[in-house]
Amino acid sequence: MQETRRAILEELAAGAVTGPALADRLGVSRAAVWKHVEALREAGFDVRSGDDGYELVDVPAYGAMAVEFGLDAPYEIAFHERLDSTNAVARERAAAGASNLVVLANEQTGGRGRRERSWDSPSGGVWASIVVRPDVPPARVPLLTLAAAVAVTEAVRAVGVDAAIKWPNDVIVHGTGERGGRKLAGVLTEMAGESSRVSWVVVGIGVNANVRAADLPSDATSVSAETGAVDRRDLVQAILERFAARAADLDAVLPAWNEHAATLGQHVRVETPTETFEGDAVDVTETGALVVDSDGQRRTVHAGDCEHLRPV
Ligand code: BT5
Repeated sequence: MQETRRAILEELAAGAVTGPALADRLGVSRAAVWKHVEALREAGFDVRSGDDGYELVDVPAYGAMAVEFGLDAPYEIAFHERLDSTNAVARERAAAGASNLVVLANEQTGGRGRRERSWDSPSGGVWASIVVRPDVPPARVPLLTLAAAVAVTEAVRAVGVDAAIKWPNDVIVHGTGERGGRKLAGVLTEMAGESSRVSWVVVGIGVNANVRAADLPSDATSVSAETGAVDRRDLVQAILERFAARAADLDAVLPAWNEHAATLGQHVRVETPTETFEGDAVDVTETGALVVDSDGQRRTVHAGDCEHLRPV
C-alpha cells in the first residue's frame, strides 16, 4: 500500500481526525490528504466526514488494502478478482525480483496442485501465493511448506474447525467420523536457486474458505461447510501472520508440524511417483520426508501422497 495512504489509515484507526491535522502530521498538503481519502473510499473503506473530521466507519471485506490494513506481517498484497493461478503470477513476480509479496485472488481458473494436478478454486476461497527470498540452503525450503500447513491449521482451528495435517501438506478435518479426513486446504511450494542458495520461494496456499461443498471434489470440504462462513480478511491475515512468524524461526517448525499432524501413528498407504506400499508412519525428517516402517524396514519417502488406513 502506498505509504501516505497507510499512514492515513493508521491515524484514522486511532480515532476521528481533521484533514488539516492529518496534513500536518504526515507533512503533506490538504489536497493530498483529500485525494488519498478519496482513493481509500474507492477501495471500499467507509470514511465519513463529520464535525470531528474524517472517521473510519468500516473496512472493505476483501482486497489488497483490506488485507494489508492491520496486517502484522511484512507482506505487500497484490489482489486479483480472477486469475489463472496465483502461483504462476507469483513466480513471474519472483523472477522479476519481488520479495515479501502475496498474490491473492478471489477465484482461480487454472489452480494447480502438486504433480500437475488441478486445484478447484471457485470464488470465495483463499487462494494465495507468498513470495519470499529466504537466506537458507534449498534443503531447508520444505520447512516453509510445513510452516504453511501449520499456519493454515492453526488459523482454521481458531475459527472452530477441528483440523489436522496429513503428510505432506494437506489440511484435513481431524478424526475418523463421517467428516474426518476431508480436505480443507493444500500447499504447493515452488522455488528457484542454486545448489547452495535459494533465489526465491513461492508458497502457494489454497484454503476452501467460503465455498459450497458441491463446488469441490467429493472428498473435500470447506470452512463454511464445517462451521459457517468466515471473514476471509481475518482468515488470510491470521494465516499470513502465523506463516511469517514460523518462517522466521525455522527450527521450531518441525515440532509444531508434529504437534498438528494426524499422519504419525497411522498405518498408511504411500504412493510415490514410482511405487505404492503400506506401512506405519513413524517420523518426519528435517527435509519434510516421511519415514515409514514397512515390514520391518525403514523407508524414507521424499515425495508422494499418503492415505491414512487406520491407527497403528
Ligand atoms: C495440493 O496439491 O494440495 C496443493 C494445492 C495448492 C493450491 C494453491 S491455491 C493458491 C496457489 N495457486 C495455485 O495454482 N495453487 C496454489 P495436491 O496435494 O496435489 O492435491 C491436489 C488434489 O486435491 C487434486 O487432484 C484433487 O483430488 C484434490 N482437490 C482439487 N481441488 C481441491 C480443493 N479445492 N479442495 C480439496 N481438494 C481438492
